[in-house]
Amino acid sequence: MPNVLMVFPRFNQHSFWNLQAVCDTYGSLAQSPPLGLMTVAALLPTDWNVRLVDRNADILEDDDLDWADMVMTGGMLPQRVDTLKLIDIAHARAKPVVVGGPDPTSVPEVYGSADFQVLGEAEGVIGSFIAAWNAGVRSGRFEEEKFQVDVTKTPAPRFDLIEFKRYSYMGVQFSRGCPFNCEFCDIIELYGRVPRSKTNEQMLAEVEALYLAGYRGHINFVDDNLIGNKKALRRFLPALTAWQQARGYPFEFSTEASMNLADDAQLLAMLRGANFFGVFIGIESPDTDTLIAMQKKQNTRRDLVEGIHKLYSAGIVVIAGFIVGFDNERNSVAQGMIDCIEAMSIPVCMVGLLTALPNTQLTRRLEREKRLLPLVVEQGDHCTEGLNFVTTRPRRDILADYRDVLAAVYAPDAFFGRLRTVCRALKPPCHAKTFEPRVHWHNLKFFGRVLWWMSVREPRYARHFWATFASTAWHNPWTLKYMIFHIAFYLHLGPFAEFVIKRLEEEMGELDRQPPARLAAQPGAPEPELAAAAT
Ligand code: B12
Ligand code: SF4
Repeated sequence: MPNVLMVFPRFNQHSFWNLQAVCDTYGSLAQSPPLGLMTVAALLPTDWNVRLVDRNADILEDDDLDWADMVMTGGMLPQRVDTLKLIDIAHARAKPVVVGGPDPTSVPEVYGSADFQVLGEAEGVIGSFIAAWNAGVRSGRFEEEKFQVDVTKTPAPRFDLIEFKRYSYMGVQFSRGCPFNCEFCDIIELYGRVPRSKTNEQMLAEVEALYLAGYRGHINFVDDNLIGNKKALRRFLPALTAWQQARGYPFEFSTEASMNLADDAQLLAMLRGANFFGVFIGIESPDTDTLIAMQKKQNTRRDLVEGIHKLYSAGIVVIAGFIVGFDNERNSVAQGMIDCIEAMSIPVCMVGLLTALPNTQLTRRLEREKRLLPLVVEQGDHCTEGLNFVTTRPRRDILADYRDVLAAVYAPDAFFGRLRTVCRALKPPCHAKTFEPRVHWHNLKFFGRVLWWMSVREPRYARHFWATFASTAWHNPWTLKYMIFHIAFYLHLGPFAEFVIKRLEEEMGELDRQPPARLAAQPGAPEPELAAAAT
């Protein structure tokens, strides 16, 4: 039977989500394990031998490659550089390579050097690959029919392939897809607009497997939008709550959801009951016209600030995504965004440049308008390498606005100020947890490392740290844990914001020195008149 070496490629270094500093203080090597590959592993015949190497947490040894009959790899866009490198590494040892995952699915032509391309959700296509391999076929392309996979048949990921202590948190997936239709989004192109959910039994079996294997602490529901199918979620949450109650709440959960979560007090109460503590929300822009143009209508007709504060009242912290660079954005975008972030008191905001991802409505429109530029993702992500199109506002103005937002929201005074506000606003949990000495000891060490970092390695933050610590301990001590988690985040975000600002200033300097025709000189750039008009 074949030996399958699964390799999760390294993420680009300069990205918002490269939380190395957080992992260092937390005592882990990477943030979370490769759920996609672990799911594919569970779909392979049980007598195939599988080894998993996560290049973000492990070293790929020659021995691993010598052992393998095939290498399976792939992931998302900021892993592309390493995935392509891995294909060459495996080929140098004459090992066939199978690629799959979101980026190969979106742009298979980039991965032409792989022997096999297994595209789409693996459940719907892996069977054809296995049959071909068993029949002696050693190259080919297999493609899943879009959005047909019945996730109620998806097996639990192979958690046995990873070591928990290497990661900050675990991931599970309840549903795939999102009902909304944001123009820039590739989720709906990859996973569809009709959310498909697992059954209660399936999900409880996954959390039970983690529990029995000894894992405790944070689990992230990696759903595209956990509330995409509210009916299914309403069915699931009481079962999850009962499971948690019976075991003394061994897990706390985070997820990703759309802003309309704030409208549903009952659902918020259910999430709180199951011990959800955090949610990522794409807010994107404070400007209603911009939101309408990007087809993010679910964020309009509402008071965004009030909505976020409703989540705090349910004991849920928010990380939010914002984007600069939309077509009909006004010159006031920077101040509007800064004011909005301040009013919402969201400490951790992923502010990035609009990026036309392959295989999206946005990319198709820009192509039609002849405004699309090549997408470069060599070292970073949309925070460092976005805006791959001819912009309607002068490019320099957009970069300046982006810089102003980063400078304002990640200034220590502003960040720690928002953190103090949110730590006061969060409502305490409504249930008692069983005391887990191991988890508490781990959190204590985490606290100690953050303390050391704040006072010895980065003394410039010490004043802010102690002010925030005192305020939180006095007003709402149960949130100290979340305070520490956010401060650890800042150990990455503070320097990352400085790094991005420096790059933006270099790019603006370059634009100042060059004539408007510069864009037209780029490969794949539009006609000179259009480029000149756009700059
Ligand atoms: C969790 C997650 C993260 C985590 C990653 C944690 C980790 N270690 O994996 C974090 C928060 C770090 C992250 C960050 C980012 N992410 Co992300 N992320 C996700 C998310 C929500 C879930 C991933 C997951 O676990 N899915 C569950 C598994 C079961 O699904 P799957 O990975 O698709 O795997 C299935 C198939 O793709 C296939 N498959 C997967 N791998 C392989 C390999 C082989 C060989 C085969 C045959 C098949 C196969 O089989 C699996 C079963 O069907 C996805 C959305 C999604 N629905 O997947 C976005 C997603 C992968 N992220 C995306 C992006 C763009 C990013 C960011 C750039 C910015 C952002 N939007 O947040 C950053 C970059 C990270 C960095 N460090 O540079 C895009 C990728 C688009 C693309 N074309 O590549 C996605 C699709 C969503 C999106 N639009 O935001 N992300
Ligand atoms: S709400 Fe999020 S996942 Fe859904 S379409 Fe919009 S950007 Fe995509």
